[in-house]
Amino acid sequence: MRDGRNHGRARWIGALALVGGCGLGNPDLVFTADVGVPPVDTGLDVPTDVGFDAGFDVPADLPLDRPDVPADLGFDVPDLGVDRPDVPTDVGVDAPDVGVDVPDVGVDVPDVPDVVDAPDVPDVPDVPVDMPPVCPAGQTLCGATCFDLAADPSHCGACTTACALPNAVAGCAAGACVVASCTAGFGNCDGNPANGCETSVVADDARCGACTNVCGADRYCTAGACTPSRDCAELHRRRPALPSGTYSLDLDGAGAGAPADARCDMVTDGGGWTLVFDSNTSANYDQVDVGWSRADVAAGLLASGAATEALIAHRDASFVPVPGVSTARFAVPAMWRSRSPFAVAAQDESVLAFLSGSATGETHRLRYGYQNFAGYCGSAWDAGSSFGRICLEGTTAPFFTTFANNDLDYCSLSSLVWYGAGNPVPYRCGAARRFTIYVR
Ligand SMILES: [Ca+2]
Ligand SMILES: [Ca+2]
Repeated sequence: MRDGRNHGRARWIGALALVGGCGLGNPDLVFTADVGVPPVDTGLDVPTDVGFDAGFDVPADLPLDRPDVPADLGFDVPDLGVDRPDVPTDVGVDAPDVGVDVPDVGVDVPDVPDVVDAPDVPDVPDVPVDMPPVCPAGQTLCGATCFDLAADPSHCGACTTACALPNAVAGCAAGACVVASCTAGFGNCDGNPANGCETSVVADDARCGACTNVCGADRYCTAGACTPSRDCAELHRRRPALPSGTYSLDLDGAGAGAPADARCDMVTDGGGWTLVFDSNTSANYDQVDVGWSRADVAAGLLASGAATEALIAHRDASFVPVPGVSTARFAVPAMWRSRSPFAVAAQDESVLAFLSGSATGETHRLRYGYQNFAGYCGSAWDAGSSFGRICLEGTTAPFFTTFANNDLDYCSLSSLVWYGAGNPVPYRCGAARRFTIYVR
């Protein structure tokens, strides 16, 4: 708020300044100023008219007064609650030894009296110490024990090398692990000791029981041993490519009998046949008890029941079926398991026969025994004398006769008279025309 008193004081101060700055400093200058200020009683005798005119109006209101600053601003400065932290005086840092010796300042330090007697140090007892053994020549100390690193498989080449080889008992030779022996059924066939005995020799025909043991043609490897087949049928199953011929067979299987050579037909009617009777073993049978040519085959395959089929055929010197004569396959007659068909007086039985490998069976009468007969397969038995025949009635299967008579034996056809036909007689039994029985 501006009142009249302040207004008048301001005008006065302005006039005084003009006088001091211009008029008093230079008395030659005369100037007048009409400041137009009404007289105000200030208690001082101030001429209202200083006699000069400055030629300009001083503004009546100059904001020259400093505004009053209230002492009390009306608010309190809040306590910010921040205390200045105490600064520790001891920062815990020791001054390093700067390595500067304090010079001798010439003050003698008095001797410190020796007030402490050093205690007696007790005697140290003797500690027993084992001296390491001195290893014999050729041995090396490993820990506390001497070993021959050249030959010890547990310390082979180095104290910490223990030989361990797959499927093998390891040995050590010249400081290197070697195969000392193989676990049963394995072989070190590659000669590399690192992989031990790497090859199974249990069932490999070329490495049977040992890396270099090759089984023979009629042997197969089982349980690490080259083993013969029980019969031609088993051999034929295992070695289908084997031709007909003579092979070593274990005819009694698990029995004590040693393997024996036997003749196999690997071709006729599926193959796998084992010869049990061959008429050529005798040029002329003349008896009522002709037995099997191969008693061992009969015992091993017939008496045992191992064989179930029989095959009759006329064969040449190479045991190849003779052309023009049917082969006949049928189930083994029960009688044949205990005796040969030639040691039976007279036996007729109906069989389902498969002729010359036919897949279709035919039922025919099988006739066999040492009795006499009128001349044909269909002729009745004559118990009054012995002659002997075996034939399959109504077929061209083999007809074998005269084995119980001193006349020469004949190998004709079941469809013909016992001596066959023609002159000279073409059906006499011999090496090139033999009556055979095979079983399987
Ligand atoms: Ca090996
Ligand atoms: Ca005879």
